[in-house]
Amino acid sequence: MSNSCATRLVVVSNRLPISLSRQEGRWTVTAGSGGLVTALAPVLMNRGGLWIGWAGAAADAELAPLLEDFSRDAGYDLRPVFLDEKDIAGYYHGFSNEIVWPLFHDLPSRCNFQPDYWRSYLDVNLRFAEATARHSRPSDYIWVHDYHLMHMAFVLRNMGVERQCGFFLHIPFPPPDIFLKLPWRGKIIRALLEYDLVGFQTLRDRRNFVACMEALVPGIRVAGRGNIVSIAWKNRQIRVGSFPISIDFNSFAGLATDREVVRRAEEIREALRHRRIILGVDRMDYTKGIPERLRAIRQLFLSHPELQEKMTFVQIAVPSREEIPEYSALKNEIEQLVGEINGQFTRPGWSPIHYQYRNLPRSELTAYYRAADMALVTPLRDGMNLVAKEYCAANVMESGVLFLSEFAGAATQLQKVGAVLVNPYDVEGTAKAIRRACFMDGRERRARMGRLRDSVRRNNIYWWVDSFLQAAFSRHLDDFPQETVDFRKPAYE
Ligand code: GDG
Repeated sequence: MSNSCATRLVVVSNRLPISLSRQEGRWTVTAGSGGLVTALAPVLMNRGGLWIGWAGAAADAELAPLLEDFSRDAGYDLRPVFLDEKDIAGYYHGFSNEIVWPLFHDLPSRCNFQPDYWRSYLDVNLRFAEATARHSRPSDYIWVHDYHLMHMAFVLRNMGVERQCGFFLHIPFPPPDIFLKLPWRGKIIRALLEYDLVGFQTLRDRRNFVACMEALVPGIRVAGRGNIVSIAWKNRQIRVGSFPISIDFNSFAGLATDREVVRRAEEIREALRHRRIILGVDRMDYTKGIPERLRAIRQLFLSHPELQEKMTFVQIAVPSREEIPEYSALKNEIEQLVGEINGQFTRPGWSPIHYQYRNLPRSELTAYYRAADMALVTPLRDGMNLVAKEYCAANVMESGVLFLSEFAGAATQLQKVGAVLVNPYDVEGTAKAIRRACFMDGRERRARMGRLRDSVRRNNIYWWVDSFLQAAFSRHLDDFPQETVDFRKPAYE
């Protein structure tokens, strides 16, 4: 870790890294799942700090001692922001997930540009800023995460609260022809300029952001090239960079060799009668390309009947945003497709698709990663996609094949080192790629997976945090490498 660690880190995100449930009148708290939690929990655990976010419930006095217990075990403090149903409808389901999420994933036709959503977004960003002002000190570094809180630094500054603030966007940033459709485009871009550092997943996202800024903010000046550029605006310097997020490689690789996980992976393989397993793991979300993937599987068995009864596709879909109508419609579409495809091909003792709609414990998920011969990671657009990296980390036998969408941020890093790239909209092309992989020479598979694992091992979650914080604290732009940020191997491997 860099020297920057002397400053306390305050992470602010929409959700605290926990999941709350109430059974028989009593709350229980468990560690949450999802991309952001998976990425940041190990970092704060290692260094200590503070996490501010929505607890996932309305204010309740019974929660305070539970959060304290959780903090003690987790090794960092939690400070909840409480939201009521109106906030959740307007700010979370509304502005964040019915406007920003589809728009930033290049799907403007799915947007619901309701003006009330915007007012709720501003109001909740104000509440997050107030909580941050209350719980942080001037010497802290405030690291704000994701599209729910793009306005937070702007509000803090208007409140007269001086803090060093960085922002990281976990989802893609769209090009100007898409972004300019947003009715509040100028306000959002200017609000982002109130951060000291704005981080994106890929160079493409960073370039899109700069292009939107140039279109919307007269008088800004951009200096530098490569991963990190500097922007001069209103007597301030703002840094903008690309920092591809990653995973705790050792934790996944270690879990994959745990005796119970190895046993469970073998059990899964036996239950599927040692047929080749192709795996898909996603939140149930229309950006993840699950229907297109199912159509590619149907195409595979149609075009190559010899592969029937030889392969099984396992799709794990984690429930997500079930209150939004688009998501329940997607679930129906997927379940209908699974039914159709299984109806078409199932034979005694074999079904082509095993579909699970639930959240699996991490050890069970890792057992699936370990058991799978191939992983089909085919989002229509994705900021990064951690499942692709987790699959590689857990593939300790180095014999698996990773199929990766050209439109996942992870493709920028992993295409060079062995992922098989596919266009998720090209159902026939994806089916052909899977068939080719069935006949891929064992040496080639091992060489590809070996390179993929080396890349994820090197560019892991600690490297990601380090490169973001280095950009946050370094004084000179020249300190940054201008091409890949593959600057050192972490000492803890
Ligand atoms: C956003 C961006 C970006 C999935 N199923 C289970 C489970 N998971 C965990 C995986 C993985 C995470 O959820 C999903 O992460 P992704 O990166 O694939 O996708 P998003 O949730 O959309 O995340 C994305 C990410 O933020 C980080 O910046 O990569 O582009 O959209 O970690 O392991 N975990 C458990 N059981 C499951 O069934 N325990």
